[in-house]
Amino acid sequence: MTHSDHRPRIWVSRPLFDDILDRLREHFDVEVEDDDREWTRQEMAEKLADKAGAILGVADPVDASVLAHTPLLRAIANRGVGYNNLDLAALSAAGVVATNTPGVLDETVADFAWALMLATARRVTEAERYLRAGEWKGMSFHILLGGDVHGRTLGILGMGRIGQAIARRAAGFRMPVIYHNRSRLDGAIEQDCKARYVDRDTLLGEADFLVLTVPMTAETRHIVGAAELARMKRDAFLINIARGGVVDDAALVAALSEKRIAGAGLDVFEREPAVPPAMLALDNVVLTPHIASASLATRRAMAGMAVDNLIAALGYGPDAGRPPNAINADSSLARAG
Ligand code: 8YV
Repeated sequence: MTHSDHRPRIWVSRPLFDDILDRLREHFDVEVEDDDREWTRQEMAEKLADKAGAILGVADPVDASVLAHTPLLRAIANRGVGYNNLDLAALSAAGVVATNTPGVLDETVADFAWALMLATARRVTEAERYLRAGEWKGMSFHILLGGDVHGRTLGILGMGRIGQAIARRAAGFRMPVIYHNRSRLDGAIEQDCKARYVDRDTLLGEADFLVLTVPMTAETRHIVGAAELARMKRDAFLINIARGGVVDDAALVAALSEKRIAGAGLDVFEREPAVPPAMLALDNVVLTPHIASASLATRRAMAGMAVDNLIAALGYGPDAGRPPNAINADSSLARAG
């Protein structure tokens, strides 16, 4: 393939809807990877060495060690709301604008949090494994008894847009909602979500379903570990649709094995795509491969948003120079050219 000398070059680190990428191709030479795979920092540096911009997945790392090899790089569009793969300070220092995709995935991720709550409490995946294994020999009154969801207390740690969307769904299940967040929400939002602010210990001690929706930061790493799990009720369920690192997986395996909590629904893990073997052996946990935002419509919306952000960040399209979802506003030293 030949490249025009004039068109900036873009790297798309994983496959993305081709018709949406066509919008990038109007302005840039686009190199798209065919495989969904993990990239090392060294590989990232090599791929980005001659690129002006990139669309990255939320596990593709960019820090100063990568940026040291990317003289032409001016913009990174993460196609996800989380951006713990990016060192924003290093990006700003290098004059590289970074963007994310907030908002479009809130309702889809909230749906999935409820899918995990229901599946975990009512043992849906365990029941299906039992049936498919041919173990179902007939009606039994004591079969696969689970916990109820309706009427129980929903506790949310991290009450941003996604936490709020999860809370709003609780009314139909007649569930009281409590939450904890770095800062308390406005009264109007609390009313809309019918959610009551509590301190962290009260949240841990009173929630029947503890749902984690905090971003991954230095402060939230292992925000749920052995001490926090010990505060939870024995019949409570932990749901994580945030990031693996916010839960101490080893402590969770211990709590689940010893039945110190009733179960867990996990879409994210500390060392994805690896899942602790001890966790795979447990029945009281529902495990999914980081798919909370994976509805077709939402993934298309996320891809479109990332593409629009990149086009704008590189100075094209209706928002030229003003990418709608910049996350390092202090990158005004953007590299010339
Ligand atoms: C991923 C996510 O983007 O938005 C996030 O922060 O973790 C997800 O929505 C998605 O899994 C695609 O990699």
